[in-house]
Amino acid sequence: MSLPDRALARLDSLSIEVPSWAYGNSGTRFRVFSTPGTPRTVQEKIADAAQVHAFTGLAPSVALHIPWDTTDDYAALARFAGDLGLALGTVNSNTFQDEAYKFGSLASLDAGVRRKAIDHHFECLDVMDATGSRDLKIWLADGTNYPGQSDMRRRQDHLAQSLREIYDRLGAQQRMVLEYKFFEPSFYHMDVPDWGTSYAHVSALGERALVCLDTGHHAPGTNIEFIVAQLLRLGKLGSFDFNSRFYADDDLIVGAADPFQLFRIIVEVVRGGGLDPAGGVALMLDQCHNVEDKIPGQIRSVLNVQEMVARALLIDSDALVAAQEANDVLGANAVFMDAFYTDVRPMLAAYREDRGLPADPMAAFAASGYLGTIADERVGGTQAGWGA
Ligand code: LRH
Ligand code: MN
Ligand code: MN
Repeated sequence: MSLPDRALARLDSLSIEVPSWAYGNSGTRFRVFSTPGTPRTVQEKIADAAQVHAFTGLAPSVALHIPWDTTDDYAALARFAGDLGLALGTVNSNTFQDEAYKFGSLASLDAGVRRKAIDHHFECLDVMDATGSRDLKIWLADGTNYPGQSDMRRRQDHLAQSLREIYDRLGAQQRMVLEYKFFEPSFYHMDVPDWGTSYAHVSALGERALVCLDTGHHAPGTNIEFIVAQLLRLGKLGSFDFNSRFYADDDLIVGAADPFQLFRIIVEVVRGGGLDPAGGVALMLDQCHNVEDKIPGQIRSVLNVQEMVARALLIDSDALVAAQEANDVLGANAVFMDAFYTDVRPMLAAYREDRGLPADPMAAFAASGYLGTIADERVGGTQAGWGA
């Protein structure tokens, strides 16, 4: 069996953005384990990301996190990335590691703290101007731990005002995506806990403000594909942060914990036009590799997304629609499951070879010796990303 023609064009245009922080050491609050060859600079993170793209053809851009990826010349960094065949993508702001933000940032009750947080986002926009990035991604750690600790409602008003100031500074080609998360680091309430809150804020701002859906940021059992369908229907899904989770915000390899959930999500992405290049949905990874090697972890991740896209494209849509319209419950479910259970790996191996890529990118990367080379060269690596 080979992939149907209609699937080929879609697969050819599939691109998945990788996060710079995936290449640095990460861990839990108990221990951050180190990996030989850890990047010491943002340039080394980008060089590692280039490997993912070289072996898969799937990951042509890298997201930055500011200030983790601070450098004195962002235009030069974009040229550096370009020379390696990559673009610099989404710029992530960071208002969660500065002492000043202990009680919030854009939603804080303190006007001085809000000013500092807004100014940080202006700096991120300056970075985007230099790199040519389209998207500013905002995720806020803002929230409270105890009932009565703060004024939840007033904080929403402050947040709306802060976001307005940032939105009004966007360039004509730039967008803002607002990411939500139901808990952590705050455990009683988060100021942007769910897609509805994010949607309310971005809708008030304008058409270049959109929602970012991180697959690890929902309560267990949430029907994430329904949220995907709804946001696409409303024209407000801007981007994904893909990862998988067993318990909390585990940031594990996408598709590792629940491949069927990833399939269901991708089905709705395809159905809602989210894979169309003009659709404007950025597919990103947001993962941390605590114990596994980082570059193979990223290669595995983009391949997992590609496999689920291929399976979703195998759905016999005519048969599915016919079964749905006839209220053939089990028939419709069978059409859906047939696609999910199809092993697309041999088809994708052939597809890659046709495009001059290795049939098995994991094996080809392992054979390349790159991990040994960076382990020898990058002695004295400091942690990049988290905690940097
Ligand atoms: C928050 C989050 C957000 C951050 C990233 C490092 O949990 O998902 O996207 O920017 O982790
Ligand atoms: Mn995220
Ligand atoms: Mn997260």
